Amino acid sequence: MEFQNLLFEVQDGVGIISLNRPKALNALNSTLLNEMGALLDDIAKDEQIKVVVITGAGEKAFAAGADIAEMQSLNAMDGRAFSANGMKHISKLETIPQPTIAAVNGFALGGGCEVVMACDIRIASTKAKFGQPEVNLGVTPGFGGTQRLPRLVGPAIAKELLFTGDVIGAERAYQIGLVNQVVEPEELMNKALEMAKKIAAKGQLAVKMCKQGVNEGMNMDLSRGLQYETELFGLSFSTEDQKEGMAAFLEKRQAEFKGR
Ligand code: CO8
Repeated sequence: MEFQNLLFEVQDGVGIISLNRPKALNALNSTLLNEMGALLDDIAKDEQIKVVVITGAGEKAFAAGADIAEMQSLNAMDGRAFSANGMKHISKLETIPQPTIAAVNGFALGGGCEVVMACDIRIASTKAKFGQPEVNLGVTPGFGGTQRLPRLVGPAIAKELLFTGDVIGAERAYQIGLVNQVVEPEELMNKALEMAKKIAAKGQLAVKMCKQGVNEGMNMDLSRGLQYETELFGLSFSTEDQKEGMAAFLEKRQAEFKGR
């Protein structure tokens, strides 16, 4: 697949997506969002890709938001359509079966922060900056910020960030639970790939079921969630990976999972 605004490569079962408009700080225009959506549709069907890492091209930004130049002249109907389209594509980071890791190298503002929050795991460079500055532009977030931010950091801190538009550094993002880890900039991709490869070596069906269990369970009450986990646990016993994983443990050897 050829892309105008993305780079994509696969390394040892890890798909690496780079948002690639560095001159505009990787601002998310419709072309980029549509390309990302199409690529994630393909990745979802590709059993060779076990984990996805997403980052921003260039030194400065993961993505500094939705493209303000493209949005400037939108009317209410167009704005709604722009939001719905971006929301649909960005949500694929959450809904594809494979785990997704954001490697946040710089500004992750507005739509950029919303892409980061749709990922399963977030690793930030010490240079990363996060925020939902939409109120400075007279608009609300439109790619999930009012919904995913409170689910990650709680409503009080989410409201502070949404109402003030404040931009926070990686350390505060870590303290409030917005990111999983903070690492030196030169270590960022190594650490993200290290985690991705660790996950890729596990039983892939079990990893996918864990993702599904958390995602679905977050929308259920505890007793239904626990029932759902029982169903997933039972299902995992229908896999060859379960036979291999338990046999390898008892035979004191490394498991060789096949993802079946
Ligand atoms: N959109 C378009 N272009 C951008 C964006 C953006 N979000 N951010 C930066 N750029 C461009 C700049 O215009 C500039 O272009 P040029 O060189 O042609 O003038 C280039 O990138 C470099 O930017 P700066 O010169 O501003 O770089 P600085 O280092 O001085 O500042 C900042 C970096 C602080 C990140 C600054 O660029 C900035 O504040 N950017 C905007 C941040 C922002 O407000 N983001 C939120 C956007 S709204 C949003 O994401 C809503 C999502 C949901 C949409 C749903 C819609 C309906």
